[in-house]
Amino acid sequence: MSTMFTKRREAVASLLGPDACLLVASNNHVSRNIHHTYSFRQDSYFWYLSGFNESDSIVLIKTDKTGSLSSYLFVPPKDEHSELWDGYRAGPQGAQNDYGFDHGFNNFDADKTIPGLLAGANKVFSLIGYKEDFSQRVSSWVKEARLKDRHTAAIEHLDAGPLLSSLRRVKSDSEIDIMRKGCEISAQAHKSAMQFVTPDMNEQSLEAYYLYKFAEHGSRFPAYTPIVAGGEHACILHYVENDQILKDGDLVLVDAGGEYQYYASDITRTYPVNGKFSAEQLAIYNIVLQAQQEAIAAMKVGNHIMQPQEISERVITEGLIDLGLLTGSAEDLIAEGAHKKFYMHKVGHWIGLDTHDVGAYSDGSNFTQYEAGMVQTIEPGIYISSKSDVDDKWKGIGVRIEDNILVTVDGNENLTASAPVDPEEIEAVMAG
Ligand SMILES: [Mn+2]
Repeated sequence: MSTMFTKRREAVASLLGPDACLLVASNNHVSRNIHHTYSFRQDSYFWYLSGFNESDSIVLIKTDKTGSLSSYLFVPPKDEHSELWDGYRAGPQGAQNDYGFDHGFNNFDADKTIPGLLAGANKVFSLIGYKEDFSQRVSSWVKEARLKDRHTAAIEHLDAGPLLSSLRRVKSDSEIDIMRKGCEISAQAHKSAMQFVTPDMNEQSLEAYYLYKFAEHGSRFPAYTPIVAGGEHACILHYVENDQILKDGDLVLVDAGGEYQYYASDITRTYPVNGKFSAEQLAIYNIVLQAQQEAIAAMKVGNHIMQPQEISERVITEGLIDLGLLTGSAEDLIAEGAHKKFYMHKVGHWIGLDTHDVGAYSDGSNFTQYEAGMVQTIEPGIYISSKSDVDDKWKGIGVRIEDNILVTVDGNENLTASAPVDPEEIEAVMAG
């Protein structure tokens, strides 16, 4: 495992160039209530560079004149008492032996050690504007380093964000292996949940079932707070109360994905609580499904990220015209964005260590072209709230279908395909 991270630090070092430093901080524990913290989750950038799962730590990568790299990890000190209560700490020696760092330090030595390491560098990179407290520490270290080294050129302080996020946007084979496994766990959970749900169940019971199925197969935590939205609740895009009764005759929209070995999955399925779609539900569902399938087909090398977006808008607009929910020519309606009344979000986002993963969607003038190794969600939807100005029979229907798609050299791979989307298949699974 540590070779994956060692290689990554080498890749980063070559982008930094000679005489440069990069500093990235870990996450810290966050209080939930007295004496109790939220479950610790490492910062994604920090994890990407270190594979180290402790709080209060700093990774420093330094290149010399020839561009060759030295790596430093500042970690919580070994402490018998703390380790008895809170668990094992690697300590500075473990940072070197087990995580492949050239140098391990106690974190309380950071303030006195880091300015000396920065002195002499031409460039210092950190994630500017990302973590306020750490940004201030970096600024003060850079200031101190400048004073130490007043005869050399001023140290430039630069944002590491573009550099690290462009690396993270393209997944390596080992990352793809992890994501494929994590996506499969979550897809299977959706499939099982279709068999588990019954009318009159509380949304939170269905949520708990997903969490159990994720954990059972190695995804102890969800990648984000699940949305389990019966009927009209599906029209509230970020509904997370999940505390209402699922009604016979309603659809349930579940947007839930587990986190597996730090990588997110993000799946939405919409299925009938009683196992059978009504005619109106099916009509809306099929438009969303067609939009999703056509958008997925456009996720390939040579295309850019707006192509699935435009396809999903066109299919949804045409479908809504056919049902009489929009009137006018498709061309005009698309131009004026009429679909936004029912489909008000984007078609998808990068996914990886973060559910909404880092990585630019354009270079400032052109939309990002797909490359093999990019992973994006494709998740069109149609939401018709009871406040909509439409025939009553459509009201309260909200549908989204979301998969995680890997761009490959010759097309794409749907990593979450095991969760059924075909309505007949969904009904068969639910009857089964
Ligand atoms: Mn998503």
